[in-house]
Amino acid sequence: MSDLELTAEVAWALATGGPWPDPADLDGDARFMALALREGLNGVGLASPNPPVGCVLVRAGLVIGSGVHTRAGDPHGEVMALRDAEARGEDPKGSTAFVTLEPCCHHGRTGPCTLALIQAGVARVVVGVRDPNPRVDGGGLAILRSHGVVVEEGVLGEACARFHAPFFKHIRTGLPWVTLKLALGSDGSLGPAGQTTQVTPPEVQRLAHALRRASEALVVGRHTIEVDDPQLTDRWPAPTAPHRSFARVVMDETGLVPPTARVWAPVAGQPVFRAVTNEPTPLRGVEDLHLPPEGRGCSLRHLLYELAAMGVGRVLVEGGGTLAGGFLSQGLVDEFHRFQSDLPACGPELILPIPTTWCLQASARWSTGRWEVWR
Ligand code: AOF
Ligand code: ZN
Repeated sequence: MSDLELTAEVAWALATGGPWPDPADLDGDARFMALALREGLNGVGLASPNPPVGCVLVRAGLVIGSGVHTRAGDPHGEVMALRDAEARGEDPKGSTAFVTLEPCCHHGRTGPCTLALIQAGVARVVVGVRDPNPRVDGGGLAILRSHGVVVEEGVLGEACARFHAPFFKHIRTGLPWVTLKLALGSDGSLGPAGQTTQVTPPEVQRLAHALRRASEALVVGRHTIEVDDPQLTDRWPAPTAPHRSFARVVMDETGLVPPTARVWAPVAGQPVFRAVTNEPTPLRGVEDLHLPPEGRGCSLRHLLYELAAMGVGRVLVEGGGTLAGGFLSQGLVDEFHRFQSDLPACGPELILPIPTTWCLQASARWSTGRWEVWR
């Protein structure tokens, strides 16, 4: 457990699966791996379904190049770092590469990073965690070693595995990573039914927006739209890459949300979708996602596969209570951010169906002006 002030930097770290090791607290290989992780943070929300691998090249204790993978189809983190070294007029020959994930050894949309590192004369490669992609899975390390490159594995391994957990889940199951965010009052309530309630302090709203920026899709239930009339946009103040897409998804199975709702208004780079189970009247500028009905709503697992097919690697679910309950009871939640205020929300207590297969990754609570995180 840690106790943190919620600055923009901390909010971004928490939204990307942190807190992350601080290079200033470390020395040796761990310090440079912490820097590689820091590079990797710049690719979150951009690289999916690929992992946002961070890489730094180091010679004689100095960073001579750094890079991150920010878009599927673009060069990987290692190649970006090699290019950065070249742009700085540095020769990577004899240097050490610190990489958050095992370098790839296959021809995918881009060539193998192992080859790029070998050809550049990199002498040592320090890896955070192995790539479970069956086309790599230890093969990258073996190829490097067979070319005489010294390979170290597992440096800040736990942090790197946590950082790449969304990619690991996607490669193993085909499903995106699901983060649930709920803002509750001190009474464990979301507020009175049908009424807007604001119990979350503004500095905690910062984390809410960091969570949106770290995700490629946001899902909310119909009631949230009817009660709050939100835009559901990503408004995190840092600039982002032009290719970023943030899908806003409203679960409106039978098409009851009126065309005047603010969420339907078009926003560049933030397409809006309506998840439906029948054929409601089409809305201009809104794409319908047709899903099989399930219970009183639609198949949430199916929704996740649809989103994965669009290249979404991280999904944020913001409620309300029924939708959160649906995701939780089906064991579809990987990470839970619980914003617990110290003010009551004055509604019924929300009983969350936490299943036995619960795979809670993080739980955070706002109280007494500090942010606490358990892992
Ligand atoms: C690395 N460095 O920065 C990334 C890696 O289609 P491609 O060529 O982009 O390959 C995608 C796969 O490569 C991906 O599934 C994962 O196994 C690995 N990602 N590897 O060496 C990187 N992003
Ligand atoms: Zn690669």
